[in-house]
Amino acid sequence: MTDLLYIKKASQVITVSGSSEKPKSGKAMAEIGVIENGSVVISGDRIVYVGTDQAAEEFVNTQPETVTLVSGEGKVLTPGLIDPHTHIVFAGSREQELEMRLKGAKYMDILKAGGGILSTTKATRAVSEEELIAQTIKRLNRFLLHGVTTLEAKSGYGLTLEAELKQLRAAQKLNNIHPIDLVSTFMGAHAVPAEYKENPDDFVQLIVEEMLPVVAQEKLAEFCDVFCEEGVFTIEQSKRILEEGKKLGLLPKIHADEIVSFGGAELAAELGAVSADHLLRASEQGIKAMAEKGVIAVLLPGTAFFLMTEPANAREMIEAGVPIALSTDRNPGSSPTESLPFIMNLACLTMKMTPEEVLTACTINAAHAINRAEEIGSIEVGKKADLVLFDAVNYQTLQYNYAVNLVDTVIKSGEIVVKGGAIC
Ligand code: IZC
Ligand code: ZN
Repeated sequence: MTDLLYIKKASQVITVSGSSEKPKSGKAMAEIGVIENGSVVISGDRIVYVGTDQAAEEFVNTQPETVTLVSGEGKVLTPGLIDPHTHIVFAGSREQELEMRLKGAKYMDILKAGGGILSTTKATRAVSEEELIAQTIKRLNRFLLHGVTTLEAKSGYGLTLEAELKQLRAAQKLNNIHPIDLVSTFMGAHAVPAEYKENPDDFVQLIVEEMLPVVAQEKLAEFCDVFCEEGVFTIEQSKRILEEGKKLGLLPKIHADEIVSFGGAELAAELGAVSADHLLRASEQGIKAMAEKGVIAVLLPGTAFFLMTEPANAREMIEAGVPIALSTDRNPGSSPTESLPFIMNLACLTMKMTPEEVLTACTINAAHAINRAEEIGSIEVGKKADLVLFDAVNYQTLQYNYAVNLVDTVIKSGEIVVKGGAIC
């Protein structure tokens, strides 16, 4: 008989329940389902009870299994945090770009000069799949220590068929060996590689005709993403790639309107993308169109912070009815952080999101942004037991304390993987 794991009497259980079919938008983003002195019981990898501690005791007493107790006293229990936008699989580093940017160079100038994404591409192409896995595991461990139990991982530092496949296979293997679940996105359209500088349409052709079919055939990704931005991929090129991906079963995502207002949000709505990400310069019409089509806005305030620019207008989006998710955007150039809790702080402090909206954005809405909301993103009976106990007596403390890690315990698929703030 499988053991039960009984998380007893957390000062608050944040369930974020009732929204597995549709992401939360507007005022519903503030409904996070707080249970005071609540308990959760897990059997195998599933949640089998959520509610008051008194009823939990009665429930456990009727079960024949042996019970392992985890005290929740003085702690807040939330769903495992979900990061729906990362470029975590890469080699090398780009710390020299900080000084360049401090002296006035822009992120795009560095890319145009052959640095940025292209410098990480060079480093990623040069290493073996094993080395790529070894470098990425360290980052995954730090994500786990910050309460993340599932994250999306994009390719896009290969930019040749072979090197893109290496990145995607590394993500697949990491998904099998690491407690964090990885959900893969093919992003061959991350930058135009030096070899195609003079004829970018030929690179688009290569993506459409050679890369996408293999990625789909080998089931190496669930989503397709494009860096749709002035000087990177045009609206027409992005549309072509995402439409071809869609035909092959890859759901569209878009890096939209990050640096300039470019029509990315409108394109996301037109294609029925699952999400449009960044949106710092999204137009009013673009935001309206996203709300109408239910496209999720994945906002990345850490990137705005690190690039020293104004973040997206989250309040306008919430008022327009666009569902919001939050992410680290973990990458070596514009957001080298593995702390989703710090992104939660930034979402409050720089975008005026409320602590409740932020929790929704990092749990159920993030699950929707990676098409996993039936399985994860809330604490509900039947869902996967991915949970975090924070060393805080109420959820507001999570967003109030900044740049500290309050994660005490992480439970992934019913197993305790972090205890006392350390990996088990
Ligand atoms: O490596 O700079 N914005 N892609 C689009 C990135 C940032 C990642 C990078
Ligand atoms: Zn990105």
